[in-house]
Amino acid sequence: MSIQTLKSVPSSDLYLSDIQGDILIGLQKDAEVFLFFEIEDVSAFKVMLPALAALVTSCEKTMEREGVIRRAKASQSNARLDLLGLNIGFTAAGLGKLLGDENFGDGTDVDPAFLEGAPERADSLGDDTDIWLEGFTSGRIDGVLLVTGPEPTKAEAHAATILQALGNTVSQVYAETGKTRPQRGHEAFGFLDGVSQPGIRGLTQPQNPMDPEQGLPGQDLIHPGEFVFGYPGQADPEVEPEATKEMVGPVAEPPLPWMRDGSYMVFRRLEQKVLTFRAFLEEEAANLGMDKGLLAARMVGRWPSGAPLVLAPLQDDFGLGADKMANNDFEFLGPDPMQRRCPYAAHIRKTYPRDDINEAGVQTRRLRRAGIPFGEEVDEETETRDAEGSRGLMFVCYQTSITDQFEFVQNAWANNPDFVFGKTRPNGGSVRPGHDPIIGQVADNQRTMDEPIPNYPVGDQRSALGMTQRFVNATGAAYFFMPSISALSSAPLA
Ligand code: N7H
Repeated sequence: MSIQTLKSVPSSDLYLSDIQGDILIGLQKDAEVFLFFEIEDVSAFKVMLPALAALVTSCEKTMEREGVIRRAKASQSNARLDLLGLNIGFTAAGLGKLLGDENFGDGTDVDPAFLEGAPERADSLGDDTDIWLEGFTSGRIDGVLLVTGPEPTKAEAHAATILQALGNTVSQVYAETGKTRPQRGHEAFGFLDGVSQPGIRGLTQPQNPMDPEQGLPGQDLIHPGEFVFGYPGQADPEVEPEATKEMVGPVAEPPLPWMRDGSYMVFRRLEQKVLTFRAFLEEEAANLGMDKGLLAARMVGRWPSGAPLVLAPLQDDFGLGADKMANNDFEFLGPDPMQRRCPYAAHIRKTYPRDDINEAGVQTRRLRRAGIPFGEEVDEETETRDAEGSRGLMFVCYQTSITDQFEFVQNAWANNPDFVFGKTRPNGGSVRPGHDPIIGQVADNQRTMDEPIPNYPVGDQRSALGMTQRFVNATGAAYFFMPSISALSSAPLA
């Protein structure tokens, strides 16, 4: 495919029937079984793979289903459609079993983070593997089935049927079902999730009359090679001075042929300490003399409704939160040199700093997120902070480099108290923004965030937030490669 054809791309330029559906669109899911397995009989499993591939839900199918859902909503139907889905990924160990050394490249073709695997990388990310569930440290995970449905029992029944069909070729290492919360779309701390996603050039419809380089207003279109192998990625103007306005990089040939139309997937089982978070907000807001809801919003960068602080600095705005044409249409730097609207360390600013840094610096670090909550709702009557239930987010994200995308965002941005670099106060003096209060993690847990108090619209009171505990803990993680559907059903994989 030439760069020119991709510029004003009809979606047919992306091989949507071959790309797994969770990667670019997101499988329809009110429940999702994560079934981690070990391959016991390699040759028998390879024989089964084409039949399994035939069950995989493609991007094309996922898009069709979006249309079906839209039409059902338009006809005022509240019924959950019975849509079952399946996607499949393999760890480096699993791919090694299927491909053999001769098809795995010389070690430089594959992302080093993927090759080493999540347990090996845990220390460098600040994870504490002592609290990981056994399955994730067992060294047995070769692959994962993502099985989705309208409710847990239906997704679980579908997963059981698939597992039964695979017979003795695999054994289950760990399985858990995620599900949407009663307040649908909201994660365990109560915030609307899935508001901001990178638009995909050639797939996401430009809908901003003011800027054809955006999908929804504020949603920059990113070249698909950032998320799927075999397409142009974003350009780095220092490397590619000829990069066009759309910042198109060269067509990235997949490092190995079987990687075409595939993607790397990061899975993290992130436990959220909801009662601990609530108690922290109560106490610290009182210490700082501010509203606890405002403090929480300043830690996240959005209000529970999804409204961004930059556009709603002092109170939630439900209309804005629900308005897709407005809730992502903002930048940080211009209107906010004193962090009056949004702290530099707020979660959404750390993980997507928008105009805080240059275009290539930020757009080559994007993630397509596709997680789902897990665990039961807080039992307000009986639950205590010392014995919190296990609940949180099955975090999933897709990219073509785990090292340069997910790990970079977690390590160089969220965990790094000095990022965003080079900020100065209006009267001189440098700023140390602090850690991402939601996901930042450091070994001694001495985390800070600069300027919890907004000083909005005026004021110059300096403040700092100290956090001696984490509210989010990884309790398991694994890195996968999600091959194309054709690669799943043919040699060298099958
Ligand atoms: Fe985050 N939260 O509830 O506070 N996240 N996140 N995330 N996150 C976002 O825009 C949350 C995690 C990103 O484009 C929102 O969808 C929680 C990890 C990115 O403006 C909320 C957990 C990583 C964005 C949360 C968690 C990221 C984003 C706003 C863990 C990657 C988009 C709603 C339990 C390392 C930023 C939205 C943008 C948004 C929360 C994890 C990254 C509310 C609770 C591990 C890139």
